[in-house]
Amino acid sequence: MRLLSLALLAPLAQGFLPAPAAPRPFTQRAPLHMSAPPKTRKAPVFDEVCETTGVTLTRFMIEVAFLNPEMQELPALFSGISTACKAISDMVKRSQLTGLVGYADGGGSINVQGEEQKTLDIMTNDVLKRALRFTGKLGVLASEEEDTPVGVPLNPKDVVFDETSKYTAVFDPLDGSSNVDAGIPTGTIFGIFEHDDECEIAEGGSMTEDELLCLQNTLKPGTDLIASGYCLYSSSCFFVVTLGAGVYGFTLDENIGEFVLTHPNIKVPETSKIYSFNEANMPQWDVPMRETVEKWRLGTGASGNSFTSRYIGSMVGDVHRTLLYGGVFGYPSDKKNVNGKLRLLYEGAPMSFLMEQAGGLSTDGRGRVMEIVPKEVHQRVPIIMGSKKDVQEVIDAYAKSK
Ligand code: FDP
Repeated sequence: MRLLSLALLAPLAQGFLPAPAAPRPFTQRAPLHMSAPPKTRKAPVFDEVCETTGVTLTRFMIEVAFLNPEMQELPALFSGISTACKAISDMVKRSQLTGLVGYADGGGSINVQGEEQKTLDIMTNDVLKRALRFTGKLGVLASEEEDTPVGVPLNPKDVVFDETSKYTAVFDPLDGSSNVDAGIPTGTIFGIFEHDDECEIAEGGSMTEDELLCLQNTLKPGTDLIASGYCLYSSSCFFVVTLGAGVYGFTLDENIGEFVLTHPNIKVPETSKIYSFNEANMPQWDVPMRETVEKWRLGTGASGNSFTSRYIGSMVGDVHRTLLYGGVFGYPSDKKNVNGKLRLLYEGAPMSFLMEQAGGLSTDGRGRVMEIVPKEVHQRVPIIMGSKKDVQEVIDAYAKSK
């Protein structure tokens, strides 16, 4: 396999990637042919084993691959991701003892988005890259901590599974990392797309038009995801995943070192009494958003429920609670952040896929987050997701305000 180095890619990518998104209207939604599932994306079949608590993630994935031959390469990739999650969970848990705290290089290490990187941001990105590289199933990978998508070179000496079809993985290695040193929950978010096998990017020289197109092919809407999930590092380490047919939650049993199915077929309650936003931004929100939350506070919204507020400020923790207890989590557009704060490719789309698969909704106020085609890797998107009826109330408020 030919190699693509990050150093080579960065300047070239700057040349072809569009300039940062303009203020609203900013969304390009997938045309119908892109939102329809491609032929390899038929919803996987599960049998009763996959609905039975106590089944390990390894066994679950073997069953899935057995029942869905087109997914037979996923278990190897999931083995890499879950191993990385175990390593990261341990790293985060022990960080106060091992000194993996604070900012990288004592401060001043800035990622492409201008955010200062924590030591753990860099280390967890590395752990994931190594774990995925050795599965032999990955063509391209995009991460919050990388400037642009990077090729995943295989060392010919590495023992790998046979390399027939490959995937593109997008991930946020340590979401919520600004809180990590205070022991607040953090998480790893991932999304997996099919990668065009014809798409190889050569090392050296300038990129051909075809190669540039290949690279742009990594910018896909959430409707093209074949799997997404997260690991939550908290009281337990959870691994929650969708393959496009429901949402399955596993808990790490540290005694045996395996993720064990504890939450089969998670369904988010249809309505709730919880909202989860950074309320300090409320005066800056769009009017429909502000008015809906005001009503929830007063108990005069569609459900008549008086809402309470729960905001960790760590997306994986807030989404996990929302999936289990119901509620509405979001980071809406505001005057300062017209496109919200959360990143579309590796936060918004994977989490929206999970939320929709659990029976909830995810919107930017005007339409499905899943249908937005990213124009650049680190594009931001406003997000309001959670219990179906409550999120619908927000969508209706935006529709009325047109
Ligand atoms: P963090 O910056 O700590 O990584 O997307 C990043 C994120 O956390 C989300 O996990 C979280 O929901 C959000 O930012 C919190 O933003 P505010 O601090 O502005 O509330």
